[in-house]
Amino acid sequence: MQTIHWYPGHMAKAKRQLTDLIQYLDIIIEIRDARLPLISHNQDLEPLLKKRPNLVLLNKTDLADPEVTGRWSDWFAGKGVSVVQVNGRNGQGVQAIWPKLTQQFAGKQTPRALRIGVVGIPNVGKSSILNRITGSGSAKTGNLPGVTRGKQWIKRNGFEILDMPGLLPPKINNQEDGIKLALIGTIREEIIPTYDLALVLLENYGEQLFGWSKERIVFEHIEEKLQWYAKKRGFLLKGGAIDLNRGASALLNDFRNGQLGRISLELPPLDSGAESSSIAPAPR
Ligand SMILES: Nc1nc2c(ncn2[C@@H]2O[C@H](COP(=O)(O)OP(=O)(O)O)[C@@H](O)[C@H]2O)c(=O)[nH]1
Ligand SMILES: [Mg+2]
Repeated sequence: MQTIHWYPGHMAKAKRQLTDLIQYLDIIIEIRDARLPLISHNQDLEPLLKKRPNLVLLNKTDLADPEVTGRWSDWFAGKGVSVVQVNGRNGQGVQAIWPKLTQQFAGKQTPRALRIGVVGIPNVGKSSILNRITGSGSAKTGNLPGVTRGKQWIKRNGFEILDMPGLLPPKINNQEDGIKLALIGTIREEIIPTYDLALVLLENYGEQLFGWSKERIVFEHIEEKLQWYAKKRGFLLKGGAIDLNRGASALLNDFRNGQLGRISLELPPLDSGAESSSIAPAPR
């Protein structure tokens, strides 16, 4: 597979917008994917994000291995980073952010309510979480000066939340990170065709997902794995050949929806290095 080069123009724009946005914020809530807690973060933007206190939400916990997510929470706690495990789809865990925010920021006397913004790379659940945070019973306040007409601060529990998530450009450090970001749907077909991605998924996580060895299923070749899956799903073409393309899309869909089980794609580093160092390889 070729080296991944992916940085479309709208991501450069997103970075500029984020820089503009941050000046209005007192607190940043950064949403990351619980399956990729470091890879779904852009460490290049740390100098920018570090200008403000930070709360990290590990979202999509329903799709991640709960034991691994627990280890991640401990790992972040060990670095002094506040994290909350959440599920943007059903709202689980979201209420736990309020005591965290109050704990961390109460006592700071400011002439006005502290202002919070939600940021994250594409598809991590920014809009879902923002809706949960600002949910029912919240009062809208004035427009945000300067930045985006029509965007508002929403009062909630003594804080003001910006009713617009900030888009972090994803950072692709290497091929493996790029593949993992593609697997969770951060970067779409543009860079890795679905067919290739399905093969990578089966190659790296197939055993974990399907337990082939227990059933003594042996493959000679990677493509046989996709054939196995497509056949299992009954995807046949006219004439009886197996529809591998349909198998590939279905496999990725099922994986992304959690229908194949809860799988974490990144493990906490064992070292005590900086947050952005040493990324665990895909289990083989
Ligand atoms: N399974 C699962 N899906 C989620 C969760 N949070 C968000 N999603 C889904 O992920 C997709 C992207 O969410 P969205 O809020 O639009 O992300 P954004 O691009 O960061 O704003 C949508 O299909 C959501 O329904 C979650 O905790 N679990
Ligand atoms: Mg969104």
